[in-house]
Amino acid sequence: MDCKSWGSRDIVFLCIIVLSLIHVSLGAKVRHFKWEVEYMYGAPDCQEHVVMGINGQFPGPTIRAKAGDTIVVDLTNKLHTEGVVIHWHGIRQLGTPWADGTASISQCAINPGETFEYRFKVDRPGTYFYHGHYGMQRSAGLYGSLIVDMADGEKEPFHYDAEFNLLLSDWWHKSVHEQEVGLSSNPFRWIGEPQSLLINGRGQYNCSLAAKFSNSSISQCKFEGNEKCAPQVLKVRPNKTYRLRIASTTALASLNLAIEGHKMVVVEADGNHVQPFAVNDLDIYSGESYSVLLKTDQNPYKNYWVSIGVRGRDPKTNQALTLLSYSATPASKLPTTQPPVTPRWDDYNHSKAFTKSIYALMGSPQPPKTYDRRIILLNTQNRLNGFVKWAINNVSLVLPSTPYLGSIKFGLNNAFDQKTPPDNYDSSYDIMKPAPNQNTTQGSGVYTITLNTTVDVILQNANALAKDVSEIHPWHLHGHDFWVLGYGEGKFKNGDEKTFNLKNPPLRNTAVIFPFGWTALRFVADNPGVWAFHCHIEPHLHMGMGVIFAQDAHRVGQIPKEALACGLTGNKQN
Ligand SMILES: *[C@@H]1O[C@H](CO)[C@@H](O)[C@H](O)[C@H]1NC(C)=O
Ligand SMILES: *[C@@H]1O[C@H](CO)[C@@H](O)[C@H](O)[C@H]1NC(C)=O
Ligand SMILES: *[C@@H]1O[C@H](CO)[C@@H](O)[C@H](O)[C@H]1NC(C)=O
Ligand SMILES: *[C@@H]1O[C@H](CO)[C@@H](O)[C@H](O)[C@H]1NC(C)=O
Ligand SMILES: *[C@@H]1O[C@H](CO)[C@@H](O)[C@H](O)[C@H]1NC(C)=O
Ligand SMILES: *[C@@H]1O[C@H](CO)[C@@H](O)[C@H](O)[C@H]1NC(C)=O
Ligand SMILES: *[C@@H]1O[C@H](CO)[C@@H](O)[C@H](O)[C@H]1NC(C)=O
Ligand SMILES: [Cu+2]
Repeated sequence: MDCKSWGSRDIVFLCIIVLSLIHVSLGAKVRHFKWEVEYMYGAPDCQEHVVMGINGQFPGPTIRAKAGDTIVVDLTNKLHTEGVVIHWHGIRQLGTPWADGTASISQCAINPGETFEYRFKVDRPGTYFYHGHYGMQRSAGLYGSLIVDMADGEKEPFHYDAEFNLLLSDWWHKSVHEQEVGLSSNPFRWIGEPQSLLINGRGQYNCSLAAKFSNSSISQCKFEGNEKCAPQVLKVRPNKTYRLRIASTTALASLNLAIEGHKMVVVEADGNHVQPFAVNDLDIYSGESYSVLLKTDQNPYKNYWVSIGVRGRDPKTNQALTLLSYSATPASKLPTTQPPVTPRWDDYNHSKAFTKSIYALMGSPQPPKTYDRRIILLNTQNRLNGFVKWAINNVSLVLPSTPYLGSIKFGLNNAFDQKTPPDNYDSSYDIMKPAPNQNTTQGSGVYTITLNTTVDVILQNANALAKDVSEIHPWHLHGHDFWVLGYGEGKFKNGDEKTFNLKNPPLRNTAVIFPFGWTALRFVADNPGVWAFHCHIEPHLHMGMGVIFAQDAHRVGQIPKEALACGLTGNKQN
């Protein structure tokens, strides 16, 4: 409808009011939040430590919105001596690249005492979360849930009666500052395995220990029930369907979740609907989210364990436990059975079988049939003057002091390395062996991606520094979803694209590479900005495991000046 064609000025005015009322009645809202980030005392696993909190809460407050809403977060930094930013994980930031919340990439870190306004649209329903993206602040506890419901009048393609939200994380007793120093020291000091796994910020150190040896672990913790670290019991009624929203913001751990006696039907992955499939247990890597449906169709005169364990690394961390408690049974009544044992940590076949069962729901967007550019990224562990690093095509990422978004927009060529990192690696490199020459280079160069092109990324895993070791890395892309076209063993070679699934590959924002294997992704570069693509394991990113995709950043307009108030862009005006 065009108001101008209505003639008289008053009528045009009336017409505009009517149209905007119609727009408002469609339900899209602006949701305002005022947040203060600070360090505070907490006891995530019943032992007191310093955690990062928002408005005095750990984890941070859950944001709940509807598709089409605009979220406005006024984030005030109440840390005394450190900057801060928050990344909205899984939100594509279409047209708002400066709100992506990545320090040195989309914005300057917010200084102590300052406030930054994040304003962005949540255009698509799904299970998301937010977290710190400066240094290793995510490991320090800066995270929370972001749930986007269907817009009014729209329905999910599945039914459920009620839902639970499970935000999973891992927790160390050593401070993040100490962890960072260890990772950047020579000799290198690894952070080790987490002391506890947390469900919604709650874990039980030296108490779920008992789970392995006794049948009544939680009772040995002697919870009165009101402790902040006491497990949150999932209280259910019989014969109902529950949606569990499960997201992982772990710093390191790959996880597996199982619910005693109950199957789960996977229906959502990273904010996209998938073809429903039933599982006994579910793998989830850092950066991923899932929704599963659970039917309470078991004996209601009993409670059931919900158990979460570590995958992919020799686990030294106890399972996280809570209960599925039927209304006919007191929540205090513990099962007499052992909690479900998660699959063996190195049973990669089990993980691959799960990952390969994920397909897009019929009717989901399909990938373009061909690509314009293929970038093959070799993941290696290396050394640089004795320091241990992760490198991609022999470049270990270091972030510049001036954020890329501003420096590219204003053509400040001395703000970062102008040398473009390579699109491929030397084909003679043997991915099955440690590098013959362990030395790597370091850089802040970017991959310049032409707008509206289709890009294939082949993530190639390889041997780490130690012989016969290759680790799992969950790679997360900012600003886009990608189609996961396929997985393979060994080195990706010409012809392997024949195995790609172009019919119903899942759309996701995070995908894993298995040891000594490759993973193929395809995305359309349709969002001008500067976007990080990196391993979501916090210490790995800290050690350089990431790349930067710059997409027509010189065209981006209206960058808020607070996002530019550092480094070489400090004096620039839009
Ligand atoms: C674990 O808990 C027991 C009993 O409360 C206590 O005696 C022991 O010192 C604790 N161990 C650690 C490592 O905290
Ligand atoms: C714990 O389980 C063992 C068998 O695994 C059983 O013999 C014992 O009676 C159980 N204890 C309790 C307190 O339920
Ligand atoms: C659940 O449904 C089944 C089958 O419809 C019925 O036999 C059973 O009594 C129901 N249980 C409860 C607790 O309502
Ligand atoms: C995993 O699967 C591969 C290929 O199917 C098979 O060769 C191998 O034996 C399996 N490994 C284990 C530990 O089951
Ligand atoms: C690797 O770098 C170290 C300096 O850290 C140097 O001593 C050594 O010769 C280099 N090795 C090769 C093969 O270039
Ligand atoms: C990586 O870069 C280092 C330093 O320039 C060099 O010594 C090494 O041979 C390179 N490795 C590969 C696999 O290209
Ligand atoms: C990119 O695609 C969009 C949508 O199809 C179109 O509006 C825009 O003009 C294109 N931009 C370029 C540079 O091709
Ligand atoms: Cu990694």
